Amino acid sequence: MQDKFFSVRMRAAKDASHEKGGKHISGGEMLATYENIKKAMNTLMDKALSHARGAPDFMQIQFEEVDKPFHLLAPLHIKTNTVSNADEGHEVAINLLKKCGVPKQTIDMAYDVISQNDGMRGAILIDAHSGERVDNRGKKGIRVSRMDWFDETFEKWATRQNMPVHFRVKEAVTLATKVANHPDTIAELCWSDDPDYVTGYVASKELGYQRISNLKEYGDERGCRIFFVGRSENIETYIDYLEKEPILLEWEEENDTRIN
Ligand code: PML
Ligand code: MG
Repeated sequence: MQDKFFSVRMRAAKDASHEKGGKHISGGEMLATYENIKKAMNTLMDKALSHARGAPDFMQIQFEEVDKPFHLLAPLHIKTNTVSNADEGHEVAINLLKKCGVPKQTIDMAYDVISQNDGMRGAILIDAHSGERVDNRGKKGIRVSRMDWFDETFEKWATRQNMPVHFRVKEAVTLATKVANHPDTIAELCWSDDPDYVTGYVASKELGYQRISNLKEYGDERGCRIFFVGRSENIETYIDYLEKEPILLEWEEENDTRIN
């Protein structure tokens, strides 16, 4: 029997709530046992109150019991691509997306969608074959939820992988692992909307979490999160997995095999 788990979520905005057109500042997801709900809420509150995108004047933190058993997933393998500027970073990203099977035409269409959708708070879903956006969620996008990686194993893993032992990395690898483990995901492309963070990634089940050291200029508040979907006829089931299926990451050194 698993313990009861609670999904704890936060979103924060500035100059009004998201619904009233405010600027998105921060969002966050955690899973917690009943005893850890307060700690999770504090972690998420701190994340939003000291944010490089600005001081929020709207924040919502909520928790709810997760009514399904969670699945355990091993984190994606990590590979770091060091580049000297954002243009080089995008070249690497485009090549990786092509390797995953995303046609060049779709990649071009995705970059157009990114430039037209500044200030998104969730992910955009794009049909890998047609290049069309398929999520119908406007500025809100799709928020991947109900996932976490408990600190103890994350910290061991990060130290072993020479990755920063940082909440940001934990969140990004957790999300990328959940997304990549759905068979309809062809690839993900992401970089942060935080002005002080320029590292991003392309991820897929086969290529792993391919960090790219620079995908934008410092000071730029435009971020990106796109999931390239292989089959969009089951898009509602796919969205349901992203939003509802509880996932916990686990990692054991002995079972780890590296690809790089
Ligand atoms: C984000 O901050 O919104 C995404 C960060 C992606 C890259 C994290 C990393 O691997 O350093
Ligand atoms: Mg951000």
